[in-house]
Amino acid sequence: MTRKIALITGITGQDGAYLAELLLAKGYHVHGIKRRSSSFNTGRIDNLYQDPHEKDVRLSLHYGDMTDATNLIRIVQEVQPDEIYNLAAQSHVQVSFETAEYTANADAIGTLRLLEAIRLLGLTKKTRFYQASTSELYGKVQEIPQKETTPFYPRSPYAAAKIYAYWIAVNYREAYGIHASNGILFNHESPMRGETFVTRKITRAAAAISLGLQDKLYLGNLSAERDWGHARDYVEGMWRILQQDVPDDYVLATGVKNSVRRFVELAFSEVGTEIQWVGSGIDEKGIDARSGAVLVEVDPRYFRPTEVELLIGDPSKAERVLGWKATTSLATMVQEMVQSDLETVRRESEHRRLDEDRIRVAAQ
Ligand code: NDP
Ligand code: GDR
Repeated sequence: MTRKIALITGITGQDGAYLAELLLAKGYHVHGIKRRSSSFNTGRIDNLYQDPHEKDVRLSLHYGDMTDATNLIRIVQEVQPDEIYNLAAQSHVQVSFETAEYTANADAIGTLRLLEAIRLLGLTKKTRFYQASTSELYGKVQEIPQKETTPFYPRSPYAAAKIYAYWIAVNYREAYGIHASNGILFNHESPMRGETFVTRKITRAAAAISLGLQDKLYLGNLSAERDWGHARDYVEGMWRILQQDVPDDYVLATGVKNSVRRFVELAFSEVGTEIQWVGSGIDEKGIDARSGAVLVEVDPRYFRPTEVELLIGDPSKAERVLGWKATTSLATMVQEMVQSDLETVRRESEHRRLDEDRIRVAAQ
C-alpha cells in the first residue's frame, strides 16, 4: 500500500496539531513546516514527535517560512505531497493592525508562493491544496447567516491578506486546474488555542482567578458575537474537503452565535462563579463583571480600529456535500478548556513555587 503524503504549513499551531494527529491516525506520512524560533515552538505536537532514527517514521518536520519562496519550493520538491494544507499565518486580527505588511507577506503572498511551487514543480495534477480561509472575510455584516455566496467585506489587514489568499487559490484552480479548495472556517477553539485569543484568555483567567493566582481579567469589546466551534471537529472538515473529486469552497461553522460576554459567563460558571454585569460593555467607561469583587474590566486597548461585530455561519453546504457537522457544543468546549487551564495554571504555579524555593535555598 502506498501511503498518502501530506504537507502541513503551520503544523505547530492549534489546527496544525489537531490535523497532524488526524492524518497520522488515517495512515498518512505527515510533513510539517516549522519556523526557527529562539524558544521551543513545538509544544502542541510534542506528543506526536517521532525520533527520526526510528523505523517507519511518519511525522517529519522541516524548517521553513511562508516569506521564503526558495525554501518552500525546496520542501515541496523534496516531499512531493499528495495534499498540502496551508494553515500557516500571522493569524491574530488585532496584531495585524500593527504588523500589516508582514501579515500580507506571510498570509497573502505566502499562499501565492506555495501555489507557484506546485505549478513550477509540475505538480498541478498530483497535489491537492487546502487554503485556510476565514469568516473574517465577511467582516462587516452583509447577510446573516453568512454562507459561501455572501459578499466579502474585510475589516482588518489580516482579513485583507486572507482575501487575496482566497482568490489566488480560486484563480489557480481555474487557470491551471489545481485541485485547490478554500475552507471558510468560523472561529474554532480548544485547550490548544493561543492564549491571546479571547476564548483562551477567558478560560485561563477564570482558572487562575478561581485558584487565587490572578485578580482581574481585562477585555475589549464584550458585545462581539462569534460562531464558536471546536478545532477537533473542524480539521475533520478540512480533510473531507480535500477528499472530494471536485475542488470547491465550503463554510464550516456551527450555525450558533454567542457573545464574548456569554463566553465569560460560561467560563466563570465552570469554576463556580456567577457573574453579575455592570454597565453595557460597549463603551469605554468602567464596564465590569462582578462576583463580589470586580473580575472583568473593559480596557479600550483591546478595541480594534475596525471591529467585526457579528459572525454566524450557515454550514448547510458542508453538511450536504461533505457529510460534515460540528458536533461539540459550546458548553462542552468551554468545560474542556477551563478544566485543561485549571491543570495548566496549577502546574505552572507549582513550578514557580519550586523555583522560588530553590532561589531561597541558594540565597541562604
Ligand atoms: P495559530 O496562530 O495557532 O497557528 C498559526 C501557525 O502558523 C503556527 O504554526 C505558526 O508558527 C505558523 N506561522 C505563522 N507565521 C508563519 C510564517 N511566516 N511562516 C511559517 N509558519 C508561520 O492559528 P490556528 O491554528 O488557529 O489557525 C490555522 C489557520 O487557520 C491560520 O491560517 C488562521 O488564519 C486560519 N483560521 C483560523 C481560525 C480559527 O478560529 N482558529 C478560523 C479561520 C481561519 P509558530 O508556532 O512558530 O508561531
Ligand atoms: P477573532 O478572534 O478576531 O475572531 O479571530 P479573537 O478571539 O481574537 O476575537 C474575537 C472577538 O473578541 C473580541 N475581544 C477580544 N479579543 C481578544 N483577542 N482579546 C481581548 O481581550 C478581547 N476582548 C474582546 C474581539 O474584539 C473580537 O470581536 C480569530 C482568529 O483565529 C483568526 O485567525 C480567524 O480567522 C478568525 O478567528 C475566524
